Amino acid sequence: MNGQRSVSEKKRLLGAAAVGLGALGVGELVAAVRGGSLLDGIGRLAADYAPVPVVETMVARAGRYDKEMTRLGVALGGVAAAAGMALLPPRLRTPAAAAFGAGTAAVALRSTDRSVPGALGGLAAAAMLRIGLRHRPTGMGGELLWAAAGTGLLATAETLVRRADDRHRDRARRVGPMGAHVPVPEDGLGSEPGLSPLITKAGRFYVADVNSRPPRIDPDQWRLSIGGQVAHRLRLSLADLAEQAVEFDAVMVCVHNTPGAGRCGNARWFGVPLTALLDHAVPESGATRLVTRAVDGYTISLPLEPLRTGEWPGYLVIGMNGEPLPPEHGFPARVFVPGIYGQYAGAKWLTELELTDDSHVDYWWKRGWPAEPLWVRPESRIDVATCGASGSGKFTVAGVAWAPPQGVSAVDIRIDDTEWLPVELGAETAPAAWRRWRTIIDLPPGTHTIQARATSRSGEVQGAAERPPFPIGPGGLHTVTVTA
Ligand SMILES: Nc1nc2c(c(=O)[nH]1)N[C@H]1C(S)=C(S)[C@@H](COP(=O)(O)O)O[C@H]1N2
Ligand SMILES: [Mo]
Repeated sequence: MNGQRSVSEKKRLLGAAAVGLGALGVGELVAAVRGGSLLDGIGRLAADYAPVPVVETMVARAGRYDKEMTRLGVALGGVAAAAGMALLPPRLRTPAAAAFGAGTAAVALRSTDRSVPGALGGLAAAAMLRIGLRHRPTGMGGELLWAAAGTGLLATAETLVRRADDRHRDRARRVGPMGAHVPVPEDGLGSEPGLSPLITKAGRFYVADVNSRPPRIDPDQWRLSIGGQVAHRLRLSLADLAEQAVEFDAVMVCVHNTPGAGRCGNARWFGVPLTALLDHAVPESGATRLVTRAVDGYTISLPLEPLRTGEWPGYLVIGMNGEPLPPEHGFPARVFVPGIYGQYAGAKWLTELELTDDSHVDYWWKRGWPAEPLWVRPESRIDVATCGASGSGKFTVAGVAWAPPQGVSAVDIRIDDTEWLPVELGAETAPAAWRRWRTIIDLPPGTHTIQARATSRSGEVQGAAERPPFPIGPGGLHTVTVTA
């Protein structure tokens, strides 16, 4: 008797899960027709409210696929929620579906997204859920039909949204060029297979933010406003900014870049020095912080004084490697202060620079991160550790090191925890940029560990103590194991 009931219960759940998939598909397609996404809004909600340990584990595990993993998790969660509804007594199912619709619509309309297509998608999904739960598929055929339809609709929706993203990407690119087109200098190390290039291509540059997809900003409508506690409010177009912009090379590092990871890149940026913008705006005497405010509801604030004097050289960036910023890197504008971890160095998709007093609260502070900006520690990454001629025991070891903004003065490696040996450094393109290094070592047969460390020009030596990124930034050495 009991066994029978659990079999029928399982069937009921499967049927409801299939309905959930179908309903999500319908909702996502309705949103996608107008370039939006129901799942992305929920994913953003999760990024904003998931407990810090969950976020940290997710970032560490998912690596560069964090956005895909979030979307998948949200879809599975939606299907599970629908299946759960099937367990409710029939009279509660309609209110539950209505609550689902209202909830998802409200999520889509949050200030971080304001997505009307997403809200419509949520309502459509709820309506479909209501129908599906009432006429639940019984038997394999019906379930498969719902599940297949749902999967197909989700795939179609994804294609539509990607197309909208691609159209936006093309439009953004047509704004360019952005930069002086000065060739990148050589650093004397030539090309070494596997060694990072001096400049990271935009398409290979890590992407880190709280959104599932980059917001689409119309460059013709966009204006940067500088306001708050200033004597002169400013409203500047992309063309106004391009007139005052200069090029600079700098490494950008995510605070989640643990030793050896790829959450960092070195680019040739094009931007207006913040000192110039602040001089034009003339801060009032009570202004102590510069808030960088973005369309995704994200804010990063920085102390005003060091930015104003140029002690911290910050920029309003509008170009990357000679092109406009790609959408995922903040098109049309972002703030970047080289030397500060990405999460503190300024917002992408910037709308406003606001001068305020100390009452402002930033996105990350609410999440338990420290209020004052975290500075990037000297770090060295091993890109290459390969054997030359087979059996020779000669190994080429090469990598990149950074210590922005002062620059790298030395890189050392050590084999099997013995003494540190200095390596050859490539020429420095700029102190805030990364610097390549290379050396050749002889290794006796067997398995060995190789570690690298960087020393900054201010004398700070990269430490061996391992530390997770939260809450003050990662620590430790990149270690690779080779067999000679
Ligand atoms: N508006 C906005 N700006 C943002 C973020 C964000 O989520 N939203 N993430 C920050 C973080 S954590 C990092 S590491 C850098 C990453 O910039 P990138 O994606 O161009 O590498 O952007 C920063 N600026
Ligand atoms: Mo980050």
